[in-house]
Order: sequence, then structure tokens, then C-alpha cells
Amino acid sequence: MRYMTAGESHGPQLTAIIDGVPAGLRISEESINADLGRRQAGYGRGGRMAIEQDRVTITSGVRFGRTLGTPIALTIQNRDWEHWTDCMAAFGDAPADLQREVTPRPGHADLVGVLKIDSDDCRDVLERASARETAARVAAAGVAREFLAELGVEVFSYVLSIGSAKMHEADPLRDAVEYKPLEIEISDVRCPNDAAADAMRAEIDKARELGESLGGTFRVVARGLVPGLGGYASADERMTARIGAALFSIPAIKGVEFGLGFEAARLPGSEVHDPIQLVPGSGFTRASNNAGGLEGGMTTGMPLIATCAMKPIPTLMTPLETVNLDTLEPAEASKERSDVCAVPACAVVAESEMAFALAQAYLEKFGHDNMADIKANLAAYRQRLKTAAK
Ligand code: EPS
Repeated sequence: MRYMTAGESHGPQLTAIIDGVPAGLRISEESINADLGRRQAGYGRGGRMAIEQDRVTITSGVRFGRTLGTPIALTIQNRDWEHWTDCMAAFGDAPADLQREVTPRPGHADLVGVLKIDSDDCRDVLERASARETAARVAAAGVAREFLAELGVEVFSYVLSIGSAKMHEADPLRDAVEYKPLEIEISDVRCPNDAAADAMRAEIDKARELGESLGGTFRVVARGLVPGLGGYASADERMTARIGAALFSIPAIKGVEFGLGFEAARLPGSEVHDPIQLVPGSGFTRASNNAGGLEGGMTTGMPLIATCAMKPIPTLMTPLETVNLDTLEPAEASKERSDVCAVPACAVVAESEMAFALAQAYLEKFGHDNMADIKANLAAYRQRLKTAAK
């Protein structure tokens, strides 16, 4: 299963095509729309989110609410397009009064992008490099999420820090799986701790006043996985690499850790590795989950826990120094409407990326033609693991 997206931030629409989805999977536009809504939300978002109300339209690959096993095409309209029809027209000449973007923002794709494609207008780059594209990813991954849900897998995320405001966790790798999705979803910073959430909002307010932007960290957790997804034999089978690549593909992600992550490099082996236990009639388990659900490039069956770091958004209302690409003189970087903080939104995108990577691994292991065969294969595998543990 794979997907591809197309679309500019201020073009008419975003498009995603997913190929390799098994037949017989029940999907609903409502649940994809719910994920799109979660991606749009969050304290610190900017004016664009007041314009958009992202909703998916599915135009192929689904009949009577079930997938056909054929490519699924999804689109999301950009409501803002109506304000950009001249500036972003696909054909015709550029308007005489076109304002080219010639003051690239440090931290965005603007400068390196125009150098790479030989353009004199950063808009040729930034329209696609914008994180708006992640709406199409969330829509595509909505199908993967429905697939995982049918197999008993849940993927959720929560925000750990925004700027210097951080949620305290006594035992992070245990706490991470205890949070209830509802207490995360009702928080506008996706943080289940009220005091930490207040501190995060205060940081965002302060940043907005200063013309600043803020990054942060969040965790993505997948529960209900079977052991043995991915593989140990070859580099491209390893889930650590595959999920890591998926998470690093999200704009602004600067760090990804699994389980203890960097902390594991500081501790002796006896405090890092998770003792193996046998639960008769059920299977093997671990006394702890420092590995974050991955061992030898495969899932262990314990919750998969990734912690991600997002850098602050590059568009600053108090801009940094840049160079004007026309005059080659020092200048202030462009400022256009943007978000002060999009960490909660980024966490939802990361859920989507993790869900897609996990769905691919399930399809590899249990077949990909249709849901009935996949479920039968999964049940047989679970039974073998239980029997082996008698
Ligand atoms: C975004 C839409 C964008 C930005 C943001 C993410 O809308 P606009 O550019 O019209 O304000 O709010 O993009 C960025 C942070 C970025 O760096 O490009 C969205 O839909 O998520």
C-alpha cells in the first residue's frame, strides 16, 4: 500500500491517491473528516484555519462504504483558493501586479528550493513545501487507520511540551499508554495534564505577542500490535527505519526517539533491556517497555512509543535577516499569515504517518487481497503465538 499527494497550499485542492488497499474494508468519510478536523485544530493556529473546513471527497475505489481493492482517490478543497485564482492560476500570464516572494524565510524551503529549481519567486517552492500538504496525508492515512482499527490497533498522540512548558511524567513509558484518548482530544493543546496545558497556552500567548513562533515535542503511541511486524534480515524491512523515515518526512520534525531513545545511550544494559516473561495461555510479554515496542527492527507486541521534536515554524512576525534575491542586499524575511504554534496539529499528522507505516507492515505479513483472508491469517498467527506459549 502506498500513497502520493498533489496540490499547492493556495491551489484549488489537495489530492491523494492510495494504491494497494485490500478489498472489503469498511471506510467512512466521516471518520476521515474527524481526523482532518483534529489536524486543523490546536491553540496557536493562524488565520488560515478560520477559512478552511477540511472535508474529504472520495471519487474512486469505494462502493457502498467498502473498498474495492482498487486505487482510492481523495480530494480536499482549499476554500482559500478563491482569493488566489490570479496569483496561482495554472495557465495564462502572470498578473502585471504579481508580488513575487524574494525574501526567503530562514528555516523554510524558500531559499534552497529556488536555488534548486532555478526560480525567481519563492512562491514556486513554498506553495508545495507548506505544511498544508499534510492534510492530504491525513486523509490518505485515514484509510490505514480504519484498516488498523479492524485489526484491533489504535494509534494516538499527545503533546509533551511546547516551548519551555513541559508536562511532567513520573514514568513516561508506562504513563504514555495510560492516557485516555478523550482527555487528549478535549485539550486544545492535546495535553492530558491541565496544569501543563495552561503553561503551554501561556507560552503560545507570549510568543504571539513577541512575533515569535514555537516548536515542541509530542508522543505517538500504537496499541494492540502483534509481535513480528517488519523484519530483522534486511535494512529496508526494519520498522525502526520505516517508522523513523515516515515521521521524519513530516515538515519541521527534527528528532525522533523510540522508547528510552537517547537516554538508552547513557544507561547500562541491565537498565535498558526489557526482561522477557511468559504469561501462560497468552504469550510472551516484557516486564518493561524501554525499547518502545521495537526490537531487532520488529514490533515486540508492546505499545509502540515514538517521541518527536518539532522545530518552531519559520514564518516570524518579527522577521530574521535574509537577502533580497532581486537586489542581493540584506533584508527582512517575508512574513505571511502563519501559525504561532502547530505542535498539536503535527502530532495528528505523525499519528497518520505511523498508522500508514504499520498498515503496510500488516499487509506484508498477513496478505493484501481482502479483509477476510487478512483477518483469518492474523487469527491463525495469534493462535500460534498463544499455543507456543503454553
Ligand atoms: C497550513 C496552512 C498554511 C499555514 C501552515 C500550515 O496556511 P497559509 O500559508 O495560507 O497561512 O497555516 O503552513 C506552515 C506552517 C508552513 O510553514 O508552511 C495547514 O493547513 O496546516
